Amino acid sequence: LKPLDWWEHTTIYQIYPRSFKDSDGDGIGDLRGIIMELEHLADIGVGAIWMSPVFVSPMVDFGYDISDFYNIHSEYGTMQDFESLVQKAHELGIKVLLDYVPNHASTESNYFKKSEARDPGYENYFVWADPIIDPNNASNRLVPSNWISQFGGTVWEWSEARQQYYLHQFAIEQADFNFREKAVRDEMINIMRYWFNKGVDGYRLDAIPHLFEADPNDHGGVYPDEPLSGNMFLNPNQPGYTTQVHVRDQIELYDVVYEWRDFADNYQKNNGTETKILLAEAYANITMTMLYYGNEKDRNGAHFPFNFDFITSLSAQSNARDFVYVIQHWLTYMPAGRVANWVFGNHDQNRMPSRFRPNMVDGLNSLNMMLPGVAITYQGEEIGMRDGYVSWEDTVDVNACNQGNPDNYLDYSRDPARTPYQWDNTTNAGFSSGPKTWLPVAQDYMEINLQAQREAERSHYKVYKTMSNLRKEPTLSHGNYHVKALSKHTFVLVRHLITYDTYALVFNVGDEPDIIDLSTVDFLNEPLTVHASSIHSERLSGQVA
Ligand code: TEU
Repeated sequence: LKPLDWWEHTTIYQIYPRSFKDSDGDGIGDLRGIIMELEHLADIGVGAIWMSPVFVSPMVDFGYDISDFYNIHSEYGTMQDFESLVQKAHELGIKVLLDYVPNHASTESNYFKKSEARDPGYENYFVWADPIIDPNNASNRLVPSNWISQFGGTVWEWSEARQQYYLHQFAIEQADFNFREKAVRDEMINIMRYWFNKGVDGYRLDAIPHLFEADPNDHGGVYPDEPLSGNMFLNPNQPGYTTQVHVRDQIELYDVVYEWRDFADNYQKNNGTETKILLAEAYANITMTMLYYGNEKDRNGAHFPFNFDFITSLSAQSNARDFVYVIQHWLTYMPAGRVANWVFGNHDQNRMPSRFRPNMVDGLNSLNMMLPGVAITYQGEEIGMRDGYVSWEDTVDVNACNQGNPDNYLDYSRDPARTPYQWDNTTNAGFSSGPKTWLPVAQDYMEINLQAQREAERSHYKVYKTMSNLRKEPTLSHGNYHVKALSKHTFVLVRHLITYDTYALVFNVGDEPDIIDLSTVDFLNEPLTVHASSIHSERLSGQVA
């Protein structure tokens, strides 16, 4: 069997540090808390963690607004804590990936302050633009284009100090770097090198489709409006378009990603380390997504772009064919020789059992473990944690605060997916010994917590662990795959490798029992040994007879 590089069949576990484990009782998770719980991650077979940002930040977007890219946020700990986290994780055989946020910096960062003051070398560090003068009223300042921020409102914010607008694709306090400026690209490489030097094994690349916007030089010197759709009477200064042709997916961004890959590969070669990996966070169409892998000729890109299809294309209503389609979609479009991956949730999306159904948790986790490539688990998925209830009064997510009101904020809020990890049935679910946690603990923690699931005869945790052990089998790391709908709600995933055991997952994604004839399934026409009891078939796959 071809030996695999460390990352090619690993399980990556996303930690949202603010909500994982609080070691000092301030109600906020921290690095020492993560260190305390590394054993749990080793126990469930995690090969790498990626942590949402732990750098110095005013926390407008909970760490995605970085003011100092070279230091650890004090609420999370110190550089020493970080270094011991890397060391302890490595001792347990767990790689450490950081979140790399190159698209923007906090307006509190020195980069931004210097750029706003036009300090030499920093003038063009961000995307600055003059106002448009209102033809009807010369004293009226208009924004350069009708572009809308991901968090609502215009992307353009006026700077009194500089008498220009700056662009922000996310919060007002997250100013977009100007990637057409060489000094910015060089600085990003410096940051990458700095954390590689601390032993970090790779990065998740945040919000990559947003790195560039349309260049005014290509549009007669102006920022082109997004074409309006729908209501043609919209005021162009009032955001109202639904297309996004100028604000994301600009082709130049791929060269930047390919340059980062070259840098990571060269770093590895020059320093004799293990492979440093880059994972692109890109919500994009399949063509633009696949380009992150590389250009298929001479350039490699990210080791993989995250596969968000289970989040964006499936729900509790999906049937067996929908699942089969989504699985085949990625594997069909993926360029030859690349590695697949599967994401079931993250800190931006409703939690897996809430998007699907709680009775699908074991099936979904088993699917994740049995599909070819890299399995990605968001903290809590291994115990089936659901969205927590967060009232409007307790809501802190900038996206919800900007765009929501008491009636609709849950359409925007990412807080429900960020409530603290449920360790046990003690105060604050064992997350924190303090009087108050930064987000409320979900009310279901007495029933849904790790300790209870360790003690129970059957539990999500036990299924996850069983499946992560099974995942080490050569068939699952090296075998072929075959996926097929068997009925409206039941499909089968078969993994097959000649001379090794064949494994099949029969998954009923519906809510009703289903009767299935497995004799027609390819690779399963040999005498079949059913090992359903070892992973509890009724939990694993809904009800399969
Ligand atoms: O998210 C990037 C992204 O694509 C968001 O628009 C995402 O779709 C949105 O949060 C869903 O509501 C990344 C991070 O994952 C997110 O937490 C950050 O807020 C964002 O970048 C800005 O850094």
